[in-house]
Amino acid sequence: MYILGYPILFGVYAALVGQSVLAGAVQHPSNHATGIPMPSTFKRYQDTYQRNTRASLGIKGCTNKNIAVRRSWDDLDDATRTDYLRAVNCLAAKPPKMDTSLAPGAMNRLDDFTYIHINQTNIIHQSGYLLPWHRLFLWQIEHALRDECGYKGHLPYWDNPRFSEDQAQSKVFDGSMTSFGGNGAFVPHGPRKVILPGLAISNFSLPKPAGTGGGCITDGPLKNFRISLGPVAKEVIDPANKYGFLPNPRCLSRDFYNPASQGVLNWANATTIVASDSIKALRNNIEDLWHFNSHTFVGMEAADPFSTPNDPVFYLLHAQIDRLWAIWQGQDLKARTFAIDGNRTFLGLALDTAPNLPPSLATIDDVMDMGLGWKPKTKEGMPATKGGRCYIYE
Ligand SMILES: [Cu+2]
Repeated sequence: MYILGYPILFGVYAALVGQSVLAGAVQHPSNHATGIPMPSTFKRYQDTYQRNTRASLGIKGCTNKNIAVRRSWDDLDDATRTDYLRAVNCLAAKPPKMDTSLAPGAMNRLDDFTYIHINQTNIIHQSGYLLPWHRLFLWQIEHALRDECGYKGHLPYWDNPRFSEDQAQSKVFDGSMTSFGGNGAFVPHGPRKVILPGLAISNFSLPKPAGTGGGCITDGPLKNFRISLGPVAKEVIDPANKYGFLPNPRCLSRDFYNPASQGVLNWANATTIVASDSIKALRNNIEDLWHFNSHTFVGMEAADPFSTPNDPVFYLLHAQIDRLWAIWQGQDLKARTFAIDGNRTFLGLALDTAPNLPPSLATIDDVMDMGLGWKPKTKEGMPATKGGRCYIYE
């Protein structure tokens, strides 16, 4: 079954410029002066979020002194970018911690993350858990990078609107040795339709438009990156390997699809998202305007809803989504921190493991599965400055 509405459903720079203008003589480094500047309307929301967040901090626990700052990849210096990518390759060289009998294809520490994401996909997308689950997921990878591989910085985000009209110009994708590599090599291909396994509704499918790549990435420090789990969403699902848990060693491929970014992942839509007047509007705007489109733009591995963390840029993509949520929450921390909307499964659909389960609404006391035995309540994944989390976006 092909649901037409699905694709649309799934769907800082100005601060620096502002400072340098205010400071008069201070020139920002040239690597900051890139991309489409943040408009003042968006900046007002970001400023309010930062002010309210900092004002909410106490003198113990998460404080103004120890709060981590998550920055745009384009604003990091080369040394931090190099160190981040080194740490990604470091996790890829470490053994998994999970019980690999659950997924024999899990080859390394990054696969612990890809596995649990595959395992939870039909619960944590198009549902009430999207935002809190991914917030904790990002926090886990940030700590793995720092604690297990010595990364000194914090989780960066892909600031899509700066290069909405040509993402290949961004330092995320410019192909340099401090990028995630660029597009995949061009391999002639047409659009496809892939099936999402696990939903009780048979053959729920997702259109995959044909982009300008399709093959392995050819540059950057992830050029020789190997992945093994997935793909999961395929034109034909193999019942013997339904979730892609068997070993499938291959390169990292991408398929940039510009129509998902141009005029879409831009400041106007980012502003619409942070200006949402309810959690329902916020969630719909994030899904319809941003989430699906940012995965679709990158394409191939990143566009598989299940095994998408196979592309390490996934974590930066979701940090931007986490940031938009944080900015929205930060307009009114009291009323919005624990606001939740959405069902307990993907679009409220029954799962094939529980075909008669009626749709029900997610609550903040529901337990989420983060993998490796961590099962926090949903509300633990909602504040960015409490319960072990302590970060702010710039
Ligand atoms: Cu996800």
